Amino acid sequence: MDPNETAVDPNNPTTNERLPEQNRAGGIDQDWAGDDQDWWDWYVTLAANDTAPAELVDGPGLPDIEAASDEQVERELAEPYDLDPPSVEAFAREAFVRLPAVLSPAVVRRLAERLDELLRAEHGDDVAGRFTALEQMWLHDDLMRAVALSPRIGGLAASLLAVPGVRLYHDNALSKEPGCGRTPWHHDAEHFPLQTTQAVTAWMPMSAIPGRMGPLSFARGREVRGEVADLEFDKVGTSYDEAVAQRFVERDVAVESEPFAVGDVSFHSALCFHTAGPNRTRQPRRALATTYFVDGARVVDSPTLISGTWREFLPGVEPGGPAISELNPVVGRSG
Ligand SMILES: O=C(O)CCC(=O)C(=O)O
Ligand SMILES: [Fe+2]
Repeated sequence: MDPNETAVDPNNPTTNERLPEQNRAGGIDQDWAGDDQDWWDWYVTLAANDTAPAELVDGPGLPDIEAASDEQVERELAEPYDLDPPSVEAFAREAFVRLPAVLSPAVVRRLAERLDELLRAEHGDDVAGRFTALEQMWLHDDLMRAVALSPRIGGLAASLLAVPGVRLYHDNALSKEPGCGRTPWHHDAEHFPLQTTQAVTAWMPMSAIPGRMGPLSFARGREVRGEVADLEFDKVGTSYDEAVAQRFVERDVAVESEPFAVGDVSFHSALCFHTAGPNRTRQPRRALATTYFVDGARVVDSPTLISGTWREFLPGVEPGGPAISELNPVVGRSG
């Protein structure tokens, strides 16, 4: 899609051509009728963007280093990370934390190269302006399995949530292509159909991500959700995204929007409100994002449109049931 083209017909704000036909009527209390990529194509239409065309500049490129071998990737991802108490406290207070050097530059390089192959195989090269995604890569790719089932990443998830064990919800590749606009403000508790907010996403950039490339940005604080709880979700336009942004300004909610260095990984709780800027570089802004939830959680009674393709991630699990399937192994244990 042309990045300047809007999928919402301004003359008929009740339609959004990116919504599957079956989801156009009614509210958000319904199952998503498309696939995961359809979901992202719809979801980014809900973000407000400047209309002025922006010049694209060169991106930072991949880490300028020889790629790690697959064995080195697996070894690094199996080693525990030395998590310091201030980081655990920061996560508890602010609902997100960024950790340095979770991945070495050589490992980032190897993963980025593989991800490039996977994304090209799925989406081709004609993707300018889009947000292209992949999920459940771990089911058919050894390197991606090493990431999703990583004791290092899963262990960090369990330690930050301060729970004995976490299960995998899903993996994701998030490629914000050159010229793609913002990611709408949201928190992931509304995406995950779980009866718990003890869920966390590790967002692992596949290069450095300077400000112009659209790094993930976070509203500080576990309590922020309460500031915007009265705002109504808008499934066809940008009014929710705009209202959240305005409310944060009115209530002086601090937003952290910093570049990522190679190897930095952020962890955001399901309670954390976050967004990401547009990608104004010629390089795709790529991250692997893996979500884990506390062992013992159950699925909510009524998943919504915003829960996307949740049945794919919890096969055989019905609303209200325990969130356990063969696709949700226990990955991380704290301590
Ligand atoms: O990568 C993005 O722009 C958004 C990612 C996101 O919302 C998430 O990982 O929870
Ligand atoms: Fe999110």
